[in-house]
This record gives sequence, structure tokens and C-alpha cells, in this order.
Amino acid sequence: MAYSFLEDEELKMLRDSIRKFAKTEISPLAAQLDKNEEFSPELTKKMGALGLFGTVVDPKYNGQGMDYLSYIIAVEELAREDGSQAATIAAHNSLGAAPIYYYGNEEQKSKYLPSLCDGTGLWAFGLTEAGAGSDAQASKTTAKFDSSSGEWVINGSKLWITNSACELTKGITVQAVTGRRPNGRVELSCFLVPADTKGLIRKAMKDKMMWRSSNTGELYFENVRVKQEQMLGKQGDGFKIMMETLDNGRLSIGAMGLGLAKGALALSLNYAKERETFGKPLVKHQAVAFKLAEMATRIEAAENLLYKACWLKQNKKDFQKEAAMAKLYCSEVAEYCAREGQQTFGGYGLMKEYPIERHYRDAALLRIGEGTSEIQRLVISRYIGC
Ligand code: COS
Repeated sequence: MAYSFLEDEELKMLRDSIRKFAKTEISPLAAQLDKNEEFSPELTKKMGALGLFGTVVDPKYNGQGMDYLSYIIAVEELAREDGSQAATIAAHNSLGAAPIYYYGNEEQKSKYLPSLCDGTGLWAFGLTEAGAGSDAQASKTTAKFDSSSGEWVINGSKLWITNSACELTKGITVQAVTGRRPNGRVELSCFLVPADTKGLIRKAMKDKMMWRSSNTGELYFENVRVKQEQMLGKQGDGFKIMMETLDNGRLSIGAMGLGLAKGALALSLNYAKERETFGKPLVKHQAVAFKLAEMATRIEAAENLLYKACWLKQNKKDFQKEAAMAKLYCSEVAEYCAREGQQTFGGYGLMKEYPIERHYRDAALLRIGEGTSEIQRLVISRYIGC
């Protein structure tokens, strides 16, 4: 099958509608929310009303039934304006709803998905811990089976969990150690833990440099009891579920990088056309024009890589290597474009009044979150046979 991901009319319409929404609804609020480090439930619900929750989930569970590239383009368009809002949507879809959709049994899907697709509630992905970031198997959170009650009892903590500690949080998928495998390594399993479960303490983390209006939580599990039917997948499937979820998640982080880069280029181009130095617009100085040309070229390469990875996923082909490459490269292009864009703005680019300053800070997360650039290189190196 030849591959093509050139945009058809439907994708163009989707892109235009999300761009319009981002410009009219997100852009006017972004600087203030960032300054106040404030998560906006109202804005989040508006994104839900637009159909950005449960994007690729089957309509039979209330989802939007979009294809993967459509979802990725939606995230990209949000990120052009604001990384925080894009993060809320990317985390909810790729990390929140997706594991339930892909690994849940029929009962779990029918129970949880409809309310995660209707635009009112968020679900989070509880993998990272204070001592388990890149080394995701180093989890210390445990789930012990209590045979007298037939329940699992979870103890431990999680850190940097997007969408986990706000009023819209409905629950969290939690990875916990449930035993030892015959090969001596830890056995990890996943549990669906509703936000109001007794013993679960959720706190919003503050003083972030970036994504300041997305919600990031730290979670404490103090004898949190869950029933067997809240286990996602089989006992011992937890790490595989988490890793495969991250394979998909890398596409949406790639989209955030691509969108941020495109936003930075658009801002810089506009500014360079308006601002004059030495008697002519900046854009007519070769030093600036070449900078913009380099940004545009890297964006084109990033877009091709990301959309190809989406096409592979959509067509049920191996996409994991390309997803890691797209996440790595789009993050680097985002950071490059934010920095060069800021350079184009000169002193103004250092002021919060100009969105390029926020893009510059937001770009930093992309090479760290959902697998650092070093982890992406590790994953890619394994795929190419190192
Ligand atoms: N899909 C399915 N299974 C996978 C997988 C994937 N992408 N990656 C690993 N696995 C499986 C392996 O097949 C192996 O299974 P067996 O033990 O049954 O053979 C098991 O998981 C362990 O794999 P491995 O030994 O390769 O794991 P490592 O501890 O070396 O870790 C990396 C692999 C580094 C790739 C993983 O820990 C990782 O992705 N870390 C980054 C985590 C991350 O992104 N954190 C940020 C989260 S923010 S939301």
C-alpha cells in the first residue's frame, strides 16, 4: 500500500476549525492563565464540547471515532497557540482514555469511557514516581492482594501526573508492583482508580517553568482498596500496557512539538515583517530570512516524520520506531524554533507580553516529558539493532 498523508478536504476543515477555536478561545486567555499558573476547567470543558475528548474512541463508547492523523492535527493546532491546553488534551486522549479503550474489557470500557468522551471528565496515567522516571520498572508503589476481602491494596506515590489533581479528574490508571516474575524482575500490573477512592490523596504541583496552566499532580496511595475488576489487562501485563501506551503517546508529544514550532515560526514571520531595522523590515535582512527559512525546513521534515508515523499506526503497521523518532525530532525542532524565534524578537522575546516567551519555556518540557530525548534515542537504537 503506497502511503499518502497529504491533507484532504476533511482534514483541512478540521485543522481550520481547531485553529479558529484556539485563536478565539485559547489565545486571549493563555498569557494570564500562564502567569497565574491556573488550570481552567471552563476552557477544558469548551475543548471537550468541541469534540476533543475521546478523539479516536469508537462512537459506541461515546467517542469521536476520528482517525489518528486527525487527532494529531487537532493537538498540533492547539499547541500552536498554547502548550498547556494541548497537553491537557494529549494526556487525556493518549494516556487517559487510550489504555482503557485498548486494554479494558467490555465492562470497563462501557463503565468508564462514555464519561471520558463527553467533555466533562479527565483520566490520568500514573506511571512516574520520585525514583522511577526514565527507569519505569523501578516503581515502588505496590498492590497487595488481600484474600480476606478479595481486594488489592495499593500503597505508594506518583509524581508529575498530568490531569490527575484538578476538579475534572475522574480517575487514574496506576502501575503498581504486584509480585516478582520467574526471571526475578518485578511483576507490574495496572489498576483503574477513580479519583474519589478512599486513601487516594491528590495534590496539584506548583512552580513549574512550563505548561503552567495544565494540571500536574502528585499522588499518594494510603491503603487504597480496589476490586479485582479494576485491574486493567491481566496481572503482570502492567509494564507492557504502559510501554505500548507511551508508544502511542509519543505521537501526540510530537504533535505538540510540531505545533509549537509552527506557532513560533508564524509569530516570528509576522514580527519580522513589521519590525524595521536599518531602514527595512527584519525579514529583508538575510540573517533573519535565513533563520526563518531554516525553521521552515526543519518544520517540514518534522511534519513528514510525524505524519508518516501516524499513517503507519493508522494502517496497523509497526510505528514504534518512527513514533520515537518523531517525538525526538519534533521536540528538538520545537526548541530550535522557539529559540530562533525569540532571537528574532530580540529584547521583546524576553518579555511575557509576547507569546514567543511562553513557547520558549514550554518547549523545554518536550525533550523531558513522556520519555526524555535520551530514552527516545535508546528506543530507536534498539530498533535499528544496536
Ligand atoms: N511495547 C511492549 N512491550 C515492551 C515495550 C513496548 N514498547 N518496551 C518494553 N517492553 C517489554 C519488553 O518486551 C520486556 O518484556 P519481557 O520482560 O516479557 O521480555 C519488558 O517490557 C521489559 O523491557 P525492557 O527490559 O526493555 O525494559 P527496560 O527496563 O530496559 O526499559 C525503556 C525500557 C527504557 C524503554 C522504558 O523503561 C521506558 O520507556 N522508559 C521511559 C519511561 C517514560 O517515558 N516515562 C515518562 C512517562 S511520562 S507519561
